[in-house]
Amino acid sequence: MTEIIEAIKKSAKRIQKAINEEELTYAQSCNSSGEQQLKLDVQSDMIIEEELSKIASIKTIASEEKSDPITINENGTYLVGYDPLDGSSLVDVNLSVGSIFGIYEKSFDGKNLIASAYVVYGPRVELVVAGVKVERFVLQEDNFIFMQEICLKDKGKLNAPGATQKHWYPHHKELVESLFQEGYRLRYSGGMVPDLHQILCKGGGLFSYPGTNDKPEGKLRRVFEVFPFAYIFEKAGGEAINDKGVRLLELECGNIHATTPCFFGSKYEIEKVREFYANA
Ligand code: P6P
Repeated sequence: MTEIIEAIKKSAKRIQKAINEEELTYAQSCNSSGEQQLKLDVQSDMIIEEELSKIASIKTIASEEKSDPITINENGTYLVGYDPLDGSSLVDVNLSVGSIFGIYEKSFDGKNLIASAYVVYGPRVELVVAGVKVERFVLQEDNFIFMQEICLKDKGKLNAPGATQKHWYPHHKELVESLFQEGYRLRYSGGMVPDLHQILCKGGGLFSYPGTNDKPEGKLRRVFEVFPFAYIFEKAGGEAINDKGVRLLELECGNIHATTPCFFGSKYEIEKVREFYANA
């Protein structure tokens, strides 16, 4: 497992360099979700695949940027699902983006996630790793230096409501509004990694990416984005559920690119979600 985290650190440094140097044009290709790829998407994916492929304990890797998983070592133990550069379209307006990693055993189902990590490429490069605890590191010169253990309070102050408001279900709109009425602050950049990192580092709140009338299953991918963050939020003392109130980590992977409505937050805010979704 340590060698996987070291590979993530190496990838992060190479991707940061690519972000600073790569031209921000589109490649000729699209990913499996039909989204046109930036050259940076393709390059970040290549970097991570290269670094993970050196590790004998990894059996399979699956990238959000590729249609199918790749077996790299038949005798390996771990399966790694990753989103190489989440929110990459924000790079050209100089907003923070990130890489997300889920480390699984046996299958890509939520219950088989055993560790996760993410990297934030912002004013600083930071790495958060969740095994038993959630630990935050900052890149200084060429080393990731430990900053703190991340623990969520039972109630926060930040509200990060995703998806197109025009397509929100009425009960979701009421949930979001109720938090604002309680004085929560709007904190939403459109980048899942920095938006969730902010809630984690500021002690709590709610990030929601609901099902909507145009996308009932939401937008965020289970294996590459949702399960890794659900693991982190639970280990940090929060909760992570879907629109039925089910723990996200109890969901199966389904298709490798399957999505799910998702809510990540402190206990108080997740209770609010259950309340407003109870009779939906
Ligand atoms: P919306 C970025 O494209 C992304 O996949 C996540 O990083 C982010 O949380 C979400 O989409 C933003 O989507 O529909 O709110 O713009």
